[in-house]
Amino acid sequence: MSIRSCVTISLVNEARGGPFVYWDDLAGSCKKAKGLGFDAVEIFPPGADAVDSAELRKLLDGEGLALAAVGTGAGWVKHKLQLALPDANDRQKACDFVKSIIDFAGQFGASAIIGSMQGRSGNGVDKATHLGYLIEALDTLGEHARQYGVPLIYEPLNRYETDVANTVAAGVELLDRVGSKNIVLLADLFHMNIEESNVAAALAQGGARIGHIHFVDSNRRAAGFGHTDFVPIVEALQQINYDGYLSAEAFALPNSDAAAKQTIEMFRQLIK
Ligand code: LER
Ligand code: MN
Repeated sequence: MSIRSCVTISLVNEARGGPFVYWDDLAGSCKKAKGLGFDAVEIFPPGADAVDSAELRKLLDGEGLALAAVGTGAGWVKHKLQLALPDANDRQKACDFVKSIIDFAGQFGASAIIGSMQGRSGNGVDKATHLGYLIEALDTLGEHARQYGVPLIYEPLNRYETDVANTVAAGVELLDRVGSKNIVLLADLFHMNIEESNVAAALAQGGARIGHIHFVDSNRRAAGFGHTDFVPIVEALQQINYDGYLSAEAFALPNSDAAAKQTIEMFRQLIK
């Protein structure tokens, strides 16, 4: 395997203005992704039943694209669920929401991503309790993903979005406390630009724990539209033998087509 290219498609109305390259039109976006030469797409759906599996299969096979991963953040932005809520019923609902996305993605050999569903402490749950609930949920969900032969993906986020884990090192520390060993880290270069003292060094340190990358510039625009130096980042990825996706989770600025084109051009410059 080698490092492969991927681009995000959001189907979530409530996430409008968020960092996704393509929006709304799944079939049209897959066609455009293929036209530019992307290897895969990452989908951010409103729920597991929002996309018909047979139709998606036809679409992916028709375009020769892989499904890299599926986001679970709609559980938060649409339903205000997260995995460490004070009420046990609500936690169960959040867990079931993520399980349904794991089941959907699993049919395609793809992983589900836990980002905003990790929540943050406060609102009646202190930090230790929050972590306890989250660790329990990650254990269940990591094992749930195992039946599909894929890991669950956990994403550290910057301090303005969570107080659970803000860096790759904190992500490793958290996963070390989870029983399931079927969980990998998502390194989002935007969050890392805010939180890490050295992005390349943090990736090198993360090593084999890193299973997915959100490929994006310092300002959350497409790679090359900000001030991140991607050369040492890619060197670090090669050093750790990273063989997953560089998935463009970036603002559709100046528009989707330009962000996608910029991303694939940058990818081709960096990955020979
Ligand atoms: C959120 O900031 C993010 O990076 C997403 O990938 C996870 O919800
Ligand atoms: Mn991300």
